[in-house]
Amino acid sequence: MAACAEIDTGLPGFRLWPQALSVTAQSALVAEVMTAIEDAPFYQPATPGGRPFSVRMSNLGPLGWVSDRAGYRYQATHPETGRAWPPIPPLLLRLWDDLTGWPAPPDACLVNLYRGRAKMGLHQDRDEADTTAPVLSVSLGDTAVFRIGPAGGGPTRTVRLTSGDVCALTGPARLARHGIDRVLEGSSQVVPGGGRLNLTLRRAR
Ligand code: MD3
Ligand code: FE
Repeated sequence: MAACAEIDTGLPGFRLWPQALSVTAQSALVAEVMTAIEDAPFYQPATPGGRPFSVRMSNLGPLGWVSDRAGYRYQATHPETGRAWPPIPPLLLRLWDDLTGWPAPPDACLVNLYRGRAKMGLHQDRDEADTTAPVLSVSLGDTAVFRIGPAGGGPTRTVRLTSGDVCALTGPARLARHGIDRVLEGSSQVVPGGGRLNLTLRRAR
């Protein structure tokens, strides 16, 4: 991947590369992910308390993040089809290598689809066995108002994540509280049918 500039976010461990992917690369990645997802359709998960997420989800890779009455976990199969998740596209594996330098590849890629008023409440990502491994997130399509604050609570700030932006969460930011306040509908044409696609690469095990 072409060299790209990292900006200072002011939050230690929160690294942001605005426009890391060209529009051409964004469209190619969206097409690749949508094709892979044909074999693992988006579904609407529910919280352990039974509340449906407004975000639709699927996964790529050996493991996928799922949520239902039994709780949050990683599993090898789609909860509705029972089939294995499709593989993570090579472009994403390269991006992980280039930007994180982590010695092992990601074993999970959560695919979040935001349409309409979909949002995601403040939470921490701690379902992974080793939370010292980074998380890498790729934003595609409509701009998101992303909120992030310290792990232990305290003031949060918002950052706009636009199509082609990539961010890595390492060190002190790895357990930061974060969420998506809202998505600016119609702000991008990159996702066919509209909306925002977020790809989150992780080490689950
Ligand atoms: C900060 N997804 O799937 S991506 C999630 O845009 C999630 O769909 C959001 O939060 C989305 O868990 C945010 C950016 C992101 C991803 C992982 C993080 C930020 C993070 C992990 C730790 C801290
Ligand atoms: Fe998260």
